[in-house]
Amino acid sequence: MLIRTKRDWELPESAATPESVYINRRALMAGAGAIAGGLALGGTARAADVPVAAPVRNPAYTLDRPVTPEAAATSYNNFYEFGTSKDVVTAAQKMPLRPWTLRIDGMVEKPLTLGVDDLLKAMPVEERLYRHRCVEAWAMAVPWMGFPLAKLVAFAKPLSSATYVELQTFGRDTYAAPGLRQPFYPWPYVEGLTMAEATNDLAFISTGLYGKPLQGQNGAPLRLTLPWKYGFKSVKSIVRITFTDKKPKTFWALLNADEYGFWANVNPAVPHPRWSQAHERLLGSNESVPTQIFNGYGAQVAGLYKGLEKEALFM
Ligand SMILES: Nc1nc2c(c(=O)[nH]1)N[C@H]1C(S)=C(S)[C@@H](COP(=O)(O)O)O[C@H]1N2
Ligand SMILES: [Mo]
Repeated sequence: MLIRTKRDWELPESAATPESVYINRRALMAGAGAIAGGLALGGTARAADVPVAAPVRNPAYTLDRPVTPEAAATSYNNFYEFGTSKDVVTAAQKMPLRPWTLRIDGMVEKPLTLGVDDLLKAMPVEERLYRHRCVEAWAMAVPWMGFPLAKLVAFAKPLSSATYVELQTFGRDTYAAPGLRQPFYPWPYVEGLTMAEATNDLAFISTGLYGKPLQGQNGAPLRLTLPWKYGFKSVKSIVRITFTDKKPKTFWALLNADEYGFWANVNPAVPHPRWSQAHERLLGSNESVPTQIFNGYGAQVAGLYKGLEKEALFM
């Protein structure tokens, strides 16, 4: 493994880039926006080709552990549309990221379909350091770029009768990724949240990682990020968001609701039938650390589950 000197995202909070530097970089990147637009029209631009403004890191989100090496977080992935192994980089990077459209429908004032770049222009992009905990008991801590899901919910104008939001990954009609040929799985990959969860400030739509545009394997161009829930809730490469008053039938719950339920809040006290959830292995160092209830985000989210603890903290 390569040994490198520390990069800026590996510095402790106290040494993070001052805001003025970001603002200067942002001014520089404004000129690059025109290039991004041109590539978007070309239709096959990949993540690395599309510049984005450097966002300001939100100081409210800090870590209790080192940032995971970028090489680990971008090469050890779960993305079943591209196969069940952890090595999906080559296959996922073949997926064209532009043009990419998002459909917003269901219980909304007016259903609409819009291009991802038009959505990004309307959203306030920031950077957040979040922990991530996979149900398989590995974990990482990474700087995401993106915007709160609550901003997208407000943009979508749901009816007051909507109680859930359902988010869907592309299916074969959009992109025939190799894993979608596997008929055993209930494609497309769907995940869902209550409206209260979706509008909690922690719920985030990621568009970048380590200060760069998100890559295919991490769920480009739009990926849900829910740091207090097991990673399978964080649905990748989203093409559709539907507001509904029915609890969404989610991909993993359709396969096995006892092991991978709708709530999936991280809980070290409830083991998976085949392994303990008490500890987690950090990607990169392989260090084992204790798992925390709600992955350490209880102060922000425990209130969402008052009176629901029995189900919401089981699976
Ligand atoms: N569409 C889709 N989204 C997905 C998955 C998947 O297989 N397909 N895997 C999930 C799981 S189990 C995890 S742990 C995270 C992994 O995200 P990462 O590869 O960016 O670390 O993505 C989640 N989102
Ligand atoms: Mo996962």
